[in-house]
Amino acid sequence: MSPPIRIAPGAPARQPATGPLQVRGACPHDCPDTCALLTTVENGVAIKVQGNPDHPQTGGVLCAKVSRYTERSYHPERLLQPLRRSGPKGSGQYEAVSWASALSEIAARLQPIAARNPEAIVPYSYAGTMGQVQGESMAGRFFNRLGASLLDRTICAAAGGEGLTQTLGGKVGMRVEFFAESKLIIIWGSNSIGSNLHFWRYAQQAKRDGARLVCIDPRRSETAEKCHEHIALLPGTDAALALALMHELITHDWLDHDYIARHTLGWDALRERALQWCPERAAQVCDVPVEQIRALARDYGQCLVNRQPAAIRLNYGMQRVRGGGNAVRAVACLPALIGAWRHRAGGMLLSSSGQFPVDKAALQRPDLLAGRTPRTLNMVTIGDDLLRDTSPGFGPKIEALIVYNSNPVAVAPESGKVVRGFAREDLFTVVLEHFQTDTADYADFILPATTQLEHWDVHSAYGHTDALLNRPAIAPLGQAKPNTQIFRELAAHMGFADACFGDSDETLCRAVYGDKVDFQTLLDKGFATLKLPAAPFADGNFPTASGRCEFFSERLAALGLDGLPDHVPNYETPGSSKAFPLAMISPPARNFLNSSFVNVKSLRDIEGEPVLEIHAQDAAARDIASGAIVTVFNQRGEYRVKAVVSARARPGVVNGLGVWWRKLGLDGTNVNQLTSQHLTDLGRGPVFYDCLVEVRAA
Ligand SMILES: Nc1nc2c(c(=O)[nH]1)N[C@H]1C(S)=C(S)[C@@H](COP(=O)(O)OP(=O)(O)OC[C@H]3O[C@@H](n4cnc5c(=O)[nH]c(N)nc54)[C@H](O)[C@@H]3O)O[C@H]1N2
Ligand SMILES: Nc1nc2c(c(=O)[nH]1)N[C@H]1C(S)=C(S)[C@@H](COP(=O)(O)OP(=O)(O)OC[C@H]3O[C@@H](n4cnc5c(=O)[nH]c(N)nc54)[C@H](O)[C@@H]3O)O[C@H]1N2
Ligand SMILES: [Mo]
Repeated sequence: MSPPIRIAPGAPARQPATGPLQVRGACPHDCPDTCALLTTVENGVAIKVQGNPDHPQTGGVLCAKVSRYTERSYHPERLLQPLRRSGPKGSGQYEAVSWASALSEIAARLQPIAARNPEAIVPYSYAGTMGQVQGESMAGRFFNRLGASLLDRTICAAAGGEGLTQTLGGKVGMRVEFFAESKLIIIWGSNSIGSNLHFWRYAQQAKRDGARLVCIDPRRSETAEKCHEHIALLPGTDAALALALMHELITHDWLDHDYIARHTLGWDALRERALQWCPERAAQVCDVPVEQIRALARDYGQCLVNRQPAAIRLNYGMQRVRGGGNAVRAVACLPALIGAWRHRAGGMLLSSSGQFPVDKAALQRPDLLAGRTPRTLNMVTIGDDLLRDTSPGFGPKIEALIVYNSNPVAVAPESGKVVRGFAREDLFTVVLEHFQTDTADYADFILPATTQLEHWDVHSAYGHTDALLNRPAIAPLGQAKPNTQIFRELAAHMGFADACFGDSDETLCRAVYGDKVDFQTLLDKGFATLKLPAAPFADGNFPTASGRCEFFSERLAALGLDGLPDHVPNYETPGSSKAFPLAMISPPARNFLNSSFVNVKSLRDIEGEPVLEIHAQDAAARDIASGAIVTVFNQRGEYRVKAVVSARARPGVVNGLGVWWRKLGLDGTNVNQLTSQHLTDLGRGPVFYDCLVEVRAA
């Protein structure tokens, strides 16, 4: 009989010598589900990572990727010691060095730059871990103390976040568990089965109880094919669809006049705008049958008539186009029109992250800037910015880059330019990583970071409303150190004596929410549910300036922008170019997490190779057979992939599933060779899915 499994009371230091032990943790990945983990540890080795069955949102179930987390952590290619470049930039040749020499050499390179102008030093990070502590806490303190450039972390959610904030007042919405009680669920710009599996479980429960599921997505995704209805619109046309739905609600008087009068702002103006969008006009813009639009409006309107909850699950896929901010604004107006917010199972959810009381100032200590106001660079345009010289509008040329929790050479748009920038011989680059990624190949120093199994952290979620604690399950592998510790030691080498650089990770964990979330509950259970009303906007109380759902935004109008949501056409509108007649979107591959896990062989084997899904009609017109290697190209570059002739692609749109490591692709590039550095209408976000291409047999 195997010994009983016990829940670990503390860090691995308290681990007994024998017998399996289970340590509670949190999945670190950039995913709405933020699962609670249980790691089984035997003799100091993590042998299994499972979902914590006690955590309702996780329900003991993990996705295929994270159930392989031990394979990733003990990967033979894990970086286990500091490395110094020994070959030309980009060659990937390195020699091992001690931590002491790595840190003192890095400090010696940064100090003279900082003495001239610290803004020439740039941090580059995103959500390799979503942890509040291994994210921007000690790192934020370090860069603030240095006076380095600030980074606008826009690469994912900026347009949608801004659209939501202008309309509802913040990243707020329905509680995800109540989708289980909805009667109509519109899954809008989300492949939930691939990227939000734990929401999908609630949607399935609702479906069994008679709910109707509608998916709005150019791609016939795994999710779309399991819904009752799939509206395969052209990329970047969601606002047109939302306005036409409003048009139908108005002309049929499927409106909650009482809710609109009491809890919204700008109704007359929105009404006038929506009346310009008859379903026929939207059907043409979206390239979908007009009857689909009418039917969806009818289903939505009937929820008002029958007093049934209608819910929208929006994801970030639909905001990666020029008009992404406006599209989210338009969709965010819909629930108020039918008073869907009155029900706890009605309304919408794009992100719940604004509901977490994170004390960013305590973590990042902006007071260390001491009155300085460094410039802010946008992470989306790192390609252009690395190639810029000192200039009045820009400030100093970038001389040093410190990358952590991100793989920009693979994930940032227009990678031809990103690579040229990283390849600059006069650029000093430090990369904190688990693996020698495409980005690490260009580093002067690579510093080995711990994985989630090896460090402390606290996690907010963006797809549910539970805070999670991650305890280390095992000791750091090799010489790896947590990001926090690396920045602590780098601070010491730079001569920063401020007391805050002495804070331990446990102190930082406690500082994340201060007294707003009970830390003892996190220690005892591993998670704590935020205390929030079940139906947050049943009586208005939106966190906007007016307290209402703002159809019209005075703030946007004051900036000279449209105060109302509208359809803003793509920069690269489908059908507008003879040379590049196909629109390309590049949504996530199910078995990767952005560019993470691409190097985990068992997962890469499932994905096979980089793939371009193409509709039979478009393939036939180009003499492309399924399985053939093709070249996808536009004015920015080209890359090679395997064409898969598939009903997942609609006519005129190809799907280049992302985000492969360039060096593991067919010719050392990936899909971002083709994407542009244009920015969205709101939030200055990226437009990965606003991209015209042509395809030819290779
Ligand atoms: N397995 C897996 N899970 C992930 C990720 C991953 O890479 N892999 N990424 C994580 C990250 S970083 C994020 S931000 C989240 C959310 O990540 P998202 O990128 O939002 O991921 P998806 O849920 O796949 O939703 C994108 C969907 O939007 C569709 N789409 C593309 N253009 C349009 C459009 O113009 N309109 C509409 N209506 N739909 C469009 C795509 O076809 C796709 O099915 O998921 C996270 N979860
Ligand atoms: N074409 C196209 N491009 C896209 C997208 C798309 O849909 N299409 N999606 C975009 C989106 S939504 C996002 S969010 C971005 C994501 O871009 P990134 O946030 O850069 O995400 P990843 O590619 O997963 O890279 C994260 C890296 O962080 C490392 N890492 C993880 N944990 C730690 C840690 O504790 N310490 C350190 N030092 N490193 C760690 C991982 O090993 C990994 O290499 O990509 C964007 N790029
Ligand atoms: Mo993202």
